Amino acid sequence: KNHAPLLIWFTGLSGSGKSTVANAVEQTLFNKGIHTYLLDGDNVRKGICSNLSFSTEDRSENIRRIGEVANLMLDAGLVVLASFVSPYREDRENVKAIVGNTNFVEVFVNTPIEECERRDVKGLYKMARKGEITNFTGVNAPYELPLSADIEIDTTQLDLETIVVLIVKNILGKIER
Ligand code: GGZ
Repeated sequence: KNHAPLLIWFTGLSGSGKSTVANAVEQTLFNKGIHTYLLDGDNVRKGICSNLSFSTEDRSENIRRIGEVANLMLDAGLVVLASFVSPYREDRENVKAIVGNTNFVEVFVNTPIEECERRDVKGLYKMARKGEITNFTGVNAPYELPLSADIEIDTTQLDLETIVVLIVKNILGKIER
């Protein structure tokens, strides 16, 4: 199936549901015969970014490398999904500049922090509240809100299926040719 390359960038707090949504969107695109690849903390921070911490500088370098890797994948014609906290607006804008405006869709997973913290899948919020993690986004490190996300979703307001339909519809409109 012929389609244009695209980078779908998911940004939001830890526990917001970014990766769950990105995985479900990827599955749907895959089922439509679209060639996809999902970049997330599990395959990036353990590999090409294994030397990076969560300092401001290292997060910027993390996001820059992901942008460059995604750009190579776009050259190969893939639809790339990237799921990273990416808390700094400048870093996200830098990725957009690397891959080019027209190849970039920003999805803001805007789940309230109270819900992210209630989920606390990995117990990281609890540790951050106790001061055991010092750079934790939303607790003791900033999250800069996207000012013009292409798509904004709140996982407490819509169910996963509805969110996937919403995003896939938007994506197909951009890549079909
Ligand atoms: C934020 C952290 C931190 C700190 C570890 N701040 O829920 P998770 O576990 O799976 O997602 C978070 C992930 C964030 O990695 P990213 O590469 O997406 O971050 S960034 O874009 O800011 O570079 C969380 C875990 O790693 N984690 N320490 N201090 N999240």
